[in-house]
Amino acid sequence: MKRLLSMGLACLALTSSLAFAQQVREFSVSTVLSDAFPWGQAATKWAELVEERSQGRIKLKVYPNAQLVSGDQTREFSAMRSGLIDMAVGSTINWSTQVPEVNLFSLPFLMPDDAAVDAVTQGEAGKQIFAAIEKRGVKPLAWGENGFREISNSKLAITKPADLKGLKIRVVGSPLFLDTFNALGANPTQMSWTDAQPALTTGAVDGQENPIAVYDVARIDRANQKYLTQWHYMNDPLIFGVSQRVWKTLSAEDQKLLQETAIEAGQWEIAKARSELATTLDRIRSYGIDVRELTAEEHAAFVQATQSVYEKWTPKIGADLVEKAQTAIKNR
Ligand code: X2X
Repeated sequence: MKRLLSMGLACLALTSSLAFAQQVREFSVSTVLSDAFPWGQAATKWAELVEERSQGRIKLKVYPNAQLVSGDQTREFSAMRSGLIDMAVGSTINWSTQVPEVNLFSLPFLMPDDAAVDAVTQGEAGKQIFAAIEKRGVKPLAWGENGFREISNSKLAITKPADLKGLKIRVVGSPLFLDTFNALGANPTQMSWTDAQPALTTGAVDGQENPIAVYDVARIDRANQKYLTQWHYMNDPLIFGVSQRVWKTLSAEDQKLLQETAIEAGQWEIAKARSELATTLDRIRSYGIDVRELTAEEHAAFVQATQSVYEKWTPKIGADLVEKAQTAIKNR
C-alpha cells in the first residue's frame, strides 16, 4: 500500500512537472510604430527569436500604435511599471517624463553621427541610463533605434533658426522639446503621433520632426510636408524593456533568453535601419520634396541658438551623465 502510494505520488509529480514544462506564457509588447517601420520590425524580430529559442514556450504578442495606452505613448513606461504592459520596445522620448535621465538623448545637437550614438549607448553613459530605468521598475535589456530626427514643414526650406520663427511645430514627450523649439523662435505644440498626422493634414500644425524612415513610411509628404531639413538635431534610441513585475517571475534561464534575443533583435534592427537610409532619402526626393542638409556654418547657428536648453536641462538629467556622454562622443 505504502509502495503504491509513493508510486502514485511520483507519477503525479512527473505529470505536473511535464505540464509545467509545456506551459506556454504569453506577454504583451507595446510599440508606438507598427512593423511597417524599423521600430515595429525590432519588436517582431524579438518575438520571432524568443518563440524559436524557447521552442514556443514563450510568446511575445506585439501591440503597435501605443494601443495598450489608448494612443497616449507617454504613458507607456508607467503602464509597464504598473504591470498593465508586460514589455515594450520604447522610445527614450516617450519614457522621458518618467525617467529624467533619458532626456540626455533629446539634448539638441549632442550626437552628430552614428558613432556618437553608439559611443553613448554602448559606454558608461548607456550603463548609467539602464540603471536609472531599472531603478524605476523596468528591466532594460537592449538598445534599438528610431533614428536621427529631421525637421519637415509645409512653409519653407529651413536653413537657419530665423526660418522657424512662428512655425507651429508638433513635438512629443518631454517639455525639453518645448524649450528647444521655443529657443529657436518656433511655436511648438505637444501631441501624440496618432493626433499629429491629422493635424499635419489639416494644416493645424505646420511641421514636425521625425526620422526619415517615419516620414517616408507614414507618407507625410502627403500631409503638406514639402520641406525636409536633415539637421540631425537628436537621435532617438529605442530600449527593449520588461516590467519588473514580469521579470522577477522568470527563471534565470528565461531571463537570459529574453536578454540575448533582445540584444540580437536590436543589433539587427539598428543595422537594417541605417542601411536603408540612402534608399529612403532617394524615394523622398522622388516625391518632389525639397530635402536639405546644413552646412557646418548653418549647423553652428542652430547649436548656438539652443545653448539655453543645456543650461536648463543638464541639472535635471545629471551633470555627470551629460559629461560622461560628451566625453564618450569626443573620444569616439
Ligand atoms: O511620436 C513620434 O514622433 C514617434 C513615433 O517618433 C515617437 O514615438 C517618438
